[in-house]
Amino acid sequence: MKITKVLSYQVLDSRGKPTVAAAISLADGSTHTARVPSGASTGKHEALELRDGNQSISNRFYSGNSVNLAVANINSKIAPLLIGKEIDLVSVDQQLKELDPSETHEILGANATLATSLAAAIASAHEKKVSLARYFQPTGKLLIPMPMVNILSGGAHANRTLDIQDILIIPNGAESFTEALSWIVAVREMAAKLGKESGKATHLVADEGGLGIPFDSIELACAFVLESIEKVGLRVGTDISLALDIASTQFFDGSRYNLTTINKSYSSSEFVNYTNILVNNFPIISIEDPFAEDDWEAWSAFVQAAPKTLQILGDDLLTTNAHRLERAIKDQSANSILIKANQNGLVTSTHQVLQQAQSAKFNTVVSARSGETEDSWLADLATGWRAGQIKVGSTHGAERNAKWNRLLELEATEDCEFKNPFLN
Ligand code: 2PG
Ligand code: MG
Repeated sequence: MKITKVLSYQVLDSRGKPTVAAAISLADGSTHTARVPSGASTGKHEALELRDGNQSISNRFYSGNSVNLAVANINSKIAPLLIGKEIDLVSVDQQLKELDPSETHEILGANATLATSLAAAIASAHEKKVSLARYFQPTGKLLIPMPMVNILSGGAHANRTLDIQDILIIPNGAESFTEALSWIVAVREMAAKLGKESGKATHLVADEGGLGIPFDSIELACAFVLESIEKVGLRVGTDISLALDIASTQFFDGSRYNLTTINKSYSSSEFVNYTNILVNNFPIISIEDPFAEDDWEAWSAFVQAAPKTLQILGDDLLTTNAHRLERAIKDQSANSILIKANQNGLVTSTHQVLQQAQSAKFNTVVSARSGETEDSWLADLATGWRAGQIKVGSTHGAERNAKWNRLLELEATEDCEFKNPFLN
C-alpha cells in the first residue's frame, strides 16, 4: 500500500516540553501517528536530539526547546522522499539512513528520524492487519515483559531528593502481568501512605511518577521500599525485589562520585566497593548505571566483584549503540542493556542492538524516557521484540499508564506468556 502523505508537527511531552510528532497516511485513507520521547539524564553518547536553541521565534516561550527544525526536516526533506513509495518499515529506515548516514543522526535530528520510523512501523503493522507487537513476532506466543517500576525518585527527575535517580521494584514472583501490576500499585500506594505518615513526604511527584520523598541515605530509602512491600503482605525477594537506577554520570565529576545529599565523595574504586556492599545488603536484583558513562574500568571491576546473578544494566554507558555494546560484551563491562529508541534514532537499528545483546546473552530492558507522550508503541516493541523486561517509570500519569494499559490489553487479547527473566 502506498504512502500518500507524511506530515510532522510539534506537540508537548509529559513535562510540557516540545517534541516531534510524525503522521504517515496511506492509500486506504488511514493515518498513523507517532510521537517521540525525550530524556533528562541523557548520556553524552546518545543520538542527537535536534532542538532549535536560539534559531526559532517560538523559543521566546519554549526556552530554546522548540523542535521546529526537526519538524521542518520531516516535512521538507523526508516527506518528498517517502510519498508514493510502498509502506515498509525496513525500506523507510533504509531511506532515512541514506538521507542521514551519520551515526548520531545529526543531519536530520534523531527526533525527526525516530518519529518517522515509528510512524512507518505503526503504518506497516496496519498494512499487514496485525498489532504492532505481532508485526515484529508474527507467530508463536508473545512474551509480555516483566515490569521494573519506580517507587522513589531522586536525581535529575526529583530535584535531587536522593542522589541516585530511582529505587524501583520488580515483581519477579508474579504469574502474569496483570497480577504484577496490581502488586506494584499496592506497593506504591503503601509507600505514599507511609511517606505521608512520616511527615517527610514533599508531595513531589517526580517526572516519571515516582515519589520524591527525601531520605538521609540510599540505605534508608531502600529499607523504606522494603517496608512498603512487607506492609502490603508481599514477600521480599520471592514476590518482589528491588532495582536501582544510580544514574551516576549525574554526580561524577571526572574523577570522583559525589553524593551531595549525604555529603560523601568516593574515588572510582571506592565507589565499586560501596556499590558491591549495597547490592549484597539488600535484595537488589538489578542495578543500572552504577558508574559513569565513560568509567569503563569501574564497570568491569564491578562485574568481577558483584554477585553473578545481579543484572548490571548499561543505560548512559551503552546508549543503545552497537559499538558501545560490542565493547561492553568484549570487556564484560555489563551483562544487560537498557534499550531506548531515541538514544538510537531508528526502529530497525534499535531492534538490531537488542538482538545483538540477546545473542551475547545480555538481558534486555526496553525503556521509556522521563519526557513521554500518550503513545503506547513502547509496550508493543518490548513485547514483539521479546525483550523480557520493560521500564516505564511509575504507575502514575497518563503517559506512563498508557504503556501499562497497552500491556494489559496485549495480555487480554493476544496469545501471550509471562516469564521471570531472573530465573534464567
Ligand atoms: C533513565 C531514564 C528513564 P531519562 O535514566 O533510565 O528513567 O531517564 O529519560 O531522563 O534519561
Ligand atoms: Mg537510566
